[in-house]
Amino acid sequence: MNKNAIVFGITGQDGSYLAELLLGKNYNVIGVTRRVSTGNTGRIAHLMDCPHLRLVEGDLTDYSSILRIIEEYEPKEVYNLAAMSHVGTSFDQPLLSFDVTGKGCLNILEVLREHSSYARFYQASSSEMFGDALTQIGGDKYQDEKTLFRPQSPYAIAKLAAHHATRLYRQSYGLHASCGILFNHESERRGGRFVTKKITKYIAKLHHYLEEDGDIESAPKLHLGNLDAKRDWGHAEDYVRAMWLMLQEDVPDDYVIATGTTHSVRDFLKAAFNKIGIEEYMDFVVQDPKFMRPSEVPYLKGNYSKARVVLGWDPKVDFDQLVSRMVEYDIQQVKEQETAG
Ligand code: NAP
Ligand code: F7E
Repeated sequence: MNKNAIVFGITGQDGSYLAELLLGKNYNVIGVTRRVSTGNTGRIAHLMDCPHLRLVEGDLTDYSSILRIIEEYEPKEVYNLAAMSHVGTSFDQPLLSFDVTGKGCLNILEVLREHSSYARFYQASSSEMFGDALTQIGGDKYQDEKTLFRPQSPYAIAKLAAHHATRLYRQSYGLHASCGILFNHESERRGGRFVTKKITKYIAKLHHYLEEDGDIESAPKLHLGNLDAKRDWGHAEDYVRAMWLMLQEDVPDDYVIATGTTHSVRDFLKAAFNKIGIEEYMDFVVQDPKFMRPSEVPYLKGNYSKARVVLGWDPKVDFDQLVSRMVEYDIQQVKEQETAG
């Protein structure tokens, strides 16, 4: 019989890739969606006809909906990918961020402890929890499972609360609960307000504008915040594979998932503008205080040795391939919109 897996956050970037992976492995996937006034299922539209996918309504802040869904479907695996995941927004909505991203995880853990202690649980922890902390060995600076946590945003504090709660429920109640400490991962399906997608969408529009003989001087500008922050960027398709691998282990544990490389926002800009043949990218960029954060995470580079050794996991998509895929996809999207419109 097919295993039931519940995915909280199925409509998000990672949720859509994880649903594809689980359906490909013959799971019955129960995706939890929020009721919203406009559609939020665009990323999983291509999966809607699959007989092994079922969408049910629920909200991470509503214990009763989580209880009902878990009792009804008796899952073997539960993935918590739901969160208010935008770090910048968490400064404007700190309480909501904590309710969803922190307490929401605790709601699931409590249901599992009381009603479904056999289910395996994955918690989407984040490299943001490290904040400005790092481990330095010689000239090498990185974060791994032993690096201390010094969160720098309401989002990161909420994620750290969820991370510790997951560890505590594993140790205290014997739950099979694992955390993936995932570094930034992007894709063609990345939300439009994260910096990579903001850049690639802009480039696709600029490319079209220039192809239509638009005047370079009058081209609309790209407004960004801090260009010096460094991130370890991978592709979401690789990262959901790691989530699944964690739940196949007999012993639950926490793992850093990253590429082991780091690039600044400037590096991303340079690589992405290069794809359309522009070298002087700063001619198109305006640094705008509106996009600066009250507190920043300056440097992230993950050491994923533990995941490589224990899970046999390695990323397949490198930085340059990631940038190419995102730029090419967005250029294609603009073309299709122009043809349709
Ligand atoms: P995402 O695209 O923003 O997706 C977030 C998902 O959470 C969406 O499905 C969203 O539903 C859902 N959600 C939000 N509030 C909810 C609530 N109150 N109840 C139920 N569902 C709710 O995020 P992502 O990039 O896929 O990331 C997946 C998870 O990994 C998140 O927890 C994120 O914080 C974490 N993470 C991400 C990264 C990264 O670089 N992508 C790195 C480390 C950790 P709607 O579609 O209705 O908004
Ligand atoms: O910012 C800088 C910004 O919002 C990356 C989430 O998935 O990864 C993500 O969080 C960097 C930061 O991602 C703009 O200040 C400059 O230094 O794309 P981002 P993030 O904050 O790293 C972690 C691991 C998660 O867990 C999160 O859920 O880019 N930056 N200018 C900008 N960022 C944005 N969004 N917009 C700008 O205009």
